[in-house]
Amino acid sequence: DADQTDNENENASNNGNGEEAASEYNSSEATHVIEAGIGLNNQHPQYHGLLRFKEIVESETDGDVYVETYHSSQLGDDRQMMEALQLGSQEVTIPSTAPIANFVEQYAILDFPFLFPDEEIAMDVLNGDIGDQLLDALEDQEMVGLAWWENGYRDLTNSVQAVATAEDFQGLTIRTMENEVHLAAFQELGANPTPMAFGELFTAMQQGTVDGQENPLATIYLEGFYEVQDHYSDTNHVYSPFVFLMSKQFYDQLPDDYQEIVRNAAQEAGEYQIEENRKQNNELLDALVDEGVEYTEVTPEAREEMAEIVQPVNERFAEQIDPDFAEEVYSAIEEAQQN
Ligand code: TF8
Repeated sequence: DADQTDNENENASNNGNGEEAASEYNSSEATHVIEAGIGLNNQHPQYHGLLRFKEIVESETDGDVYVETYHSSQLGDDRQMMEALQLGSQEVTIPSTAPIANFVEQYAILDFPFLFPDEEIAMDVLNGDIGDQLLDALEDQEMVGLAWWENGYRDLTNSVQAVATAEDFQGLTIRTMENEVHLAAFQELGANPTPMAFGELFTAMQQGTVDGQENPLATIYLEGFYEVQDHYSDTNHVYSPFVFLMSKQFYDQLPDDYQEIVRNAAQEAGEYQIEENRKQNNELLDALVDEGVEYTEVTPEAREEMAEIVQPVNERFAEQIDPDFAEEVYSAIEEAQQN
């Protein structure tokens, strides 16, 4: 499998329009080889963004830095790949913030349900002092955060019933990411939350081990969840960022000019990834319905009721994790709203 992926890498790099373009470099001629693994498949903007990173880094170093790309959890789940970065056995991964909270607990604040009013405000806050503080905190965990990418607003799917209001969550077994805020929030809504790595989720839905899951629309559609889920509700209950992570051991041994190249490449590829990801999240609803999934629109009033129900969870975790930092996040959001 790795050989097959290697062959793909020998000849494939995305030229931005989705076609495969030949890559003129290979790992044997490189001084530095970046093994980059992600959880989503090669249809998802998370992978297309990684290919764009590969393209930029290889062309700017004339192949002296080579990037091997692995998708679909081939190198493990988010937590395992972050542990590999800490050990220096893998160089790049791009998880959601939720699993990062297991390494730096302040990340859990970003996953408070209904925290960010919209993507623009979220990106303003993450690309400002709040985001810088969170990226800096990764260094103690042997990781370097190079850029904020975007997973998007998370929505609910399930195979039991239409979910229009908080009441409809009762009794549903929902897979959550391995994150205590997500777990507590779905408990508060009356669901039965089951934390699970992303790579195990499709089988769990196929076998009925879980009734449902929650992810942005692009993931729901591009990972083929319509094959095992009958209902989709645009709950938009959490805005989920991705973070472009690099092993600190690897980053520190790069020459200064290469450190700047990989940092700028992660930023530039991120702008491309966010644009494609937002487009997919905004345009795939009809395609999902065409695959036979029943769409239930969640009204602003129903969403407001969900937010009120889970607010005590946010307050409890803010107190438990870092009340001052939580206040800084709330102020940064209010400031971004003024702009
Ligand atoms: C989840 C996350 C994942 C991403 C990806 C595996 O539901 O949204 O899709 O973290 O890197 O686990």
